[in-house]
Amino acid sequence: MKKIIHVDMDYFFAQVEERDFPELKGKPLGIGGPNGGRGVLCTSNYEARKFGVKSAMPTSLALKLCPGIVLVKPNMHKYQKASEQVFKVLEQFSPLIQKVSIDEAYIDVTDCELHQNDAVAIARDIRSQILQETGLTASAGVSYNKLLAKIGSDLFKPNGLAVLRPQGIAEKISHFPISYILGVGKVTQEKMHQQGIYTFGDLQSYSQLNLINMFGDFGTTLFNYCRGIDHREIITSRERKSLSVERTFGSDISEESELDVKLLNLFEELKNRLSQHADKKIKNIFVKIKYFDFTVSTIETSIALNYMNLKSLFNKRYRLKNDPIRLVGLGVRFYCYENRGQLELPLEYA
Ligand code: TTP
Ligand code: MG
Ligand code: MG
Repeated sequence: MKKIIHVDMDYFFAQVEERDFPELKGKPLGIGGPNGGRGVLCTSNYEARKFGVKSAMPTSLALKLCPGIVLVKPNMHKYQKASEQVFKVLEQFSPLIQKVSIDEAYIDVTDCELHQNDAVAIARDIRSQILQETGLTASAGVSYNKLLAKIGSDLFKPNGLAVLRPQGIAEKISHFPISYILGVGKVTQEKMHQQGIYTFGDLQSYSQLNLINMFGDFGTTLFNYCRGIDHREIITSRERKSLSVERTFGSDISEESELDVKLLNLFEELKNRLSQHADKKIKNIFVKIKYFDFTVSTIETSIALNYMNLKSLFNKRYRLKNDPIRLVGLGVRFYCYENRGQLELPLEYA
C-alpha cells in the first residue's frame, strides 16, 4: 500500500500578506482589489470567509457581504517565492512530487526512510519545516491514495492534519458530502441532489452499472471514489519547463546589424513556437551565445518577453567579449505545475 501526503497552504496569498503586514492579522482580508470595488478576489483569510467571501468572487460583492474587509492587491512575485520555498521543502522528503498548483502538491513517501517511514510523522515534519522556511502554515492529508490524501488536507483547515487509514474506510467516509470528490461540480451536484444523493454513503448504495447509466464513464470513477478506492499515480514533473530556439550561423558573425537581423528572426520563431503553449506562464527569459571558440555564455532574468528586452540581454552579455558569434539561442522558462486546473487567477492579475 502506498503512502501519500497532500499538502495545501492555508489561505495562501492572504497568509503571505498577514505574515508581511502583521497589522492585518485578525481583520477580514481579501486579496484582489482595487479599492474601488472592481475586479475579483484571488482569495481571502478565514475571518473574511465567515462573511461568505470566497475566491473568484467579485470585489464589489465581497464588500457588500463584508463591508469592513481590507483589500490588498496581489503581489505574485512574493507568492511565487513562498511557493518555491514550499516545494523545496517537499523535495527533501521524496522525489515523487506532483505540484498541482502554486500552493499544493501530492508527495509519495512510500519509500521515504525518514521517521521510520511513518507517514504521519513525515507529514508533521513537512508542516513544521514549511513553517520554519516560509513563516506560513500548511494543512496536510495523509493516506494511501491521492483522493483520500486530498480530502484529508481539507478536513481540518486551516493549520490541520488529517490521517485517513484503510481500515473500514468506506464506513468512515460515508458521511462526506459529494462535493469532496474532485470533478463533482455544481451541475453534477445538482443532478445528484435530485436523485437524493448527498453523501459518499448515498453513492455507495448504487451499483456500478446504475452510476454508469446516470453519469457515463465518470460513473465507474464515482463507484470507486465513494468507497475510497483510487489507483491514480503521482505524476511527477514531465511537462515542458522551457522552450528555446537557436541558430548556428553558416559563418561566425560579429557585425552588429547582421546580428540584429538574426535576433529578430529568432524572436519571431520563438513567438511562433510559444503560441502553441499559450496556457503556460513565462517565468524567465534567456539568451545563449556560443562564440567562435565554442565558449558558451547564457544570461537569464525575469523580465517580460519582448524584442527590446531580449536585445538588451544579448547586448549586456555580448559587449563583455565582442568576439565573433557562432550560435545564438533565445528562450523562456515556464512556471511549472503538472495540473493547472486549480489555479485560475483572475485575468487582470495573470
Ligand atoms: P487555494 O488553495 O484554493 O485557496 P487558499 O490557499 O487561498 O485557501 P485554503 O487552501 O486555506 O482554502 O488556492 C491557493 C491560492 O491560489 C490562493 O491563495 C489564491 C490563488 N487562487 C486564485 O488566484 N484564484 C482562485 O480562484 C483560487 C481558487 C485560488
Ligand atoms: Mg490553499
Ligand atoms: Mg490549493
